[in-house]
Amino acid sequence: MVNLRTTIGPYTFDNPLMNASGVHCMTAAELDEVAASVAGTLVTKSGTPAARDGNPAPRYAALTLGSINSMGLPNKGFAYYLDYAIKFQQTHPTQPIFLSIAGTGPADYAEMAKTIQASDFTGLTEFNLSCPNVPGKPQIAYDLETTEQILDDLFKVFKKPAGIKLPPFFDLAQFDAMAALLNRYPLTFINSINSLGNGLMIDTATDTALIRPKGGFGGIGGAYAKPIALANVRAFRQRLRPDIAIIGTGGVTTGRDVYELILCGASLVSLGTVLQEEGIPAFARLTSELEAEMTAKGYATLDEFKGQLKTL
Ligand code: RRO
Repeated sequence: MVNLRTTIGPYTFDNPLMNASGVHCMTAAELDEVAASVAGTLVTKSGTPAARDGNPAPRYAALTLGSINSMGLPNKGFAYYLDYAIKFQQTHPTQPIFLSIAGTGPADYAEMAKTIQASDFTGLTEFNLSCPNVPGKPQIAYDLETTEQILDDLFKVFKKPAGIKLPPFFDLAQFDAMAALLNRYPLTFINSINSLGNGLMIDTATDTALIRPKGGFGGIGGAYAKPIALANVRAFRQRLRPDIAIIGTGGVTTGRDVYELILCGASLVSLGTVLQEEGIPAFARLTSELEAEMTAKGYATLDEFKGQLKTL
């Protein structure tokens, strides 16, 4: 029998799968469905200080090999998700939960962190520094100075387990610089990667951009993202302090994809496009495919192959 248990810091999860923030996590009802599935944990939609409607529709499109989105941070306000998470802890005392937070400006992060710090929340907080879709706002984590400023301010007030959601990087010098910065902070985890920012897809019948916001530019997820996600998880695993865990996100459509993210060093794996397209049954399908892959390779636990990628 295969055991899928995994850990991040002091938290234990019975299954490495979870939803990716933004998918199936906008409302309490959606979060409840993830919690009731075989997923090991769940994360809320990124919450901002005030509720937001997000960008005009159409703002998501399924593609042959993935998806494009420019949702624009629609959410019910971070207080809604904090309230959900605190109640969730009471009803699910053994199931850790992730709260995702996104600023609409750098100062928002420390402000929301103060509120979470003062609350009864005992789970993990993911600070999203990589939303690609708010018009006029660049992805924060592509700017090292702003990232440093946010993390400095954040960790002055925030002492609970924290992680950050990163965008994809494409150059080894970027991995070196970001990892060197992150290693200075008391991070419990990183989540890598957010969608591939600012892709463009065109409707062949009408020669029109597939989605409305930002002239059709949006974040790309699904199979398109797989090699970039693997490389980012691997590159950060090679550079980060061993006590900073990695949540691998991007490009999962099969159990083999989950296996490969773990091989690159992921402790948890989150599902974005595949969950959006298949719904909650994706968790059970991918769990059994992961178990089959582990059995075929002769592994009984995740620790036996986590981070064990071989190179030539
Ligand atoms: O809401 C979005 O448009 C969005 C966010 Br905050 C994010 O972090 N990643 C993404 O692909 N879409």
